[in-house]
Amino acid sequence: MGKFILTTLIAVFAIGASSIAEANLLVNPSFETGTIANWTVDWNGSNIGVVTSNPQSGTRHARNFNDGGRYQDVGIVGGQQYQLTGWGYIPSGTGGSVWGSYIGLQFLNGTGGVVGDYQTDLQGLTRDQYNMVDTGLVTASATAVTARVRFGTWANDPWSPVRPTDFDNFDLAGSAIPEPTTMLLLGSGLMGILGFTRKRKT
Ligand SMILES: [Ca+2]
Repeated sequence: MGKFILTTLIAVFAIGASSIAEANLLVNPSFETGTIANWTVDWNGSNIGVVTSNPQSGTRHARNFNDGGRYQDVGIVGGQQYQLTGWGYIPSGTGGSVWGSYIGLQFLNGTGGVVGDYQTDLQGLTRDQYNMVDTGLVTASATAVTARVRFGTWANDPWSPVRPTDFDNFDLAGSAIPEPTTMLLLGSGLMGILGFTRKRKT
């Protein structure tokens, strides 16, 4: 019977944990598919490909050979909290003057309007290594229906960016606030266990 209680406990906590630490909402987040699939062209997207020379982890990563950007849209719930992390690598070098690489998270409303914008520019970070960008938990506007994860490198004619720039391992996680239904399940599960153990003692 002890095994039954343990199994029930594990099941109850598994239900709770699944909403507390939500899985990565992005598809093809670390480019291990070997393609740029699911990342839409933002601008000059054909300059970005997937290669194996400098992954942050795994065996593949996205490489921006010159200037361009891509993004991925994910359906979200307004008013909930989200957190984006991602990695970017900028080489040292003297090429480029007015240029920049970025990793960003935007919230869009139903008509595509930007209702939240969290962007990190990478050019001030240490060169020749991967740096992690982390938005921290940010609350989507009540009108937001889409999260847009963006990365890229821009140039400003006649200057070209220092290149190539590399990107890898994006992670968009959902709210850390458990939903009421989960709390109800968690509560009733614990009540059941308490009731079961009390009955055994008598
Ligand atoms: Ca990777």
